[in-house]
Amino acid sequence: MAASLNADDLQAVAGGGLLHRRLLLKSGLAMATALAAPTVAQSAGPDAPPVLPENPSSPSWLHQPGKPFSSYGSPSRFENRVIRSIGANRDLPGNGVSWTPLESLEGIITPSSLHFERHHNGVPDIDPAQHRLAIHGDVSAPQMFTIDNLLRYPMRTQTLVIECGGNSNAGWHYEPIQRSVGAFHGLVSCSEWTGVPLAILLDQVGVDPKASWVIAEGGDAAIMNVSIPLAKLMDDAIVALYQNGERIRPENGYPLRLIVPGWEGVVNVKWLRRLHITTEPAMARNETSKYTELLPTGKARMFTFVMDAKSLITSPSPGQKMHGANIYEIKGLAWSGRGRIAKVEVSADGGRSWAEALLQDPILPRCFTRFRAAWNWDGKPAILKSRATDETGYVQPERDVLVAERGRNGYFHYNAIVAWGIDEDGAVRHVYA
Ligand SMILES: Nc1nc2c(c(=O)[nH]1)N[C@H]1C(S)=C(S)[C@@H](COP(=O)(O)O)O[C@H]1N2
Ligand SMILES: [Mo]
Repeated sequence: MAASLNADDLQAVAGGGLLHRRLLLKSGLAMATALAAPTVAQSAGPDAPPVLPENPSSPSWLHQPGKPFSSYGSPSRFENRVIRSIGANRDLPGNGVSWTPLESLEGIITPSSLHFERHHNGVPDIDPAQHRLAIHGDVSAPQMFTIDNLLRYPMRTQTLVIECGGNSNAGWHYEPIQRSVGAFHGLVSCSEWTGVPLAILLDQVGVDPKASWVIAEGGDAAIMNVSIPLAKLMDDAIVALYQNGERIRPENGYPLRLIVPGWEGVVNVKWLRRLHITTEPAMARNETSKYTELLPTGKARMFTFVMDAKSLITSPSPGQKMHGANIYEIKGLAWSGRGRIAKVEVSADGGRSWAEALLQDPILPRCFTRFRAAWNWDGKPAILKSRATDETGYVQPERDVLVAERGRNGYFHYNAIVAWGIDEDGAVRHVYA
């Protein structure tokens, strides 16, 4: 198959057979016939490369009228395994998470129905007509906004990642966890959010110059509150009403949610009902007993808002199976809470050598960036890694470096380089390497 590519194309640029990224741009047709793709292990047939399917003679949908229109669409029934995996607290089913199936998705947008969830006490069923947002405290004109009020303000749209500070926490385990990339790293999703820039509302209530913190409170039965520096909210926060073009899903904060670009999930308060402008943080549960970490130095990290750069190879990934020596497209996602992704490198030899991946447009700040690389796999055991660098020069660390810096009490903010081991039989496992 690889014969349709010339010798230059197949010249490796890094160990283990990584090819130059220009290959993915240049040889459309040649690549289309040369590329192999891993399959989901459970549904994989024998270990043979996929063959061209036969043209089914006469499927029923060629000679029967299709179903009528629907007022709200849903995915094909054949895609019913592309679902969030749920990890709920047995005693309190409203407390827990659901993970986005990152390995099953393409592009950079997470469909709203598959956006990850983190709720402290379930999803409230809020009537927008009865919902209010109060902005008060150190302000000259405290105000109560209805949803109808807010819908009349000028809006801004931004495509942004939201990542839970606890995402990927299994990375701290002593043994590498064996789960799909979504069930390991899927407390991160990317949506297009639209709403009112918070600076406009803060301007209107007249914030006292001595104020420096805002305590944001949600309208769920967790009455979750968190403290956020006022300067950040003035800079780029959005009081969002829309997600991917439609009103926000109940799970993600309907009818109103605070969006704090690039900062950990917990400050993106859902079902937003109150912004208390003040001079001190509240020292609430989610900034003292949680989201605070004891370092080896004996000091604790607190208010670690920014999500550091991270990347993941979504294909091939655990649960998928490679089908023998061939050219494969390695693909994945990278993002940074600090801005744009500048570079993603991929290694096929466990990090000894690296090749630059192709970054797919658009490359937006604090948004998923899709990367791709071509890999001529020789069928021998290999270790795949990806490493993101953002526009501030921050480089995603190796796991041993992160563990040495943070110690063994870590739970939050795990962003180390992830390694997938490929066996000779094509199975993909999570490894520490
Ligand atoms: N009111 C309220 N806001 C909340 C939460 C919550 O339980 N209640 N969970 C927070 C946490 S920890 C995260 S990671 C994100 C999750 O957002 P999502 O469920 O839309 O993915 O919402 C944050 N905002
Ligand atoms: Mo979170």
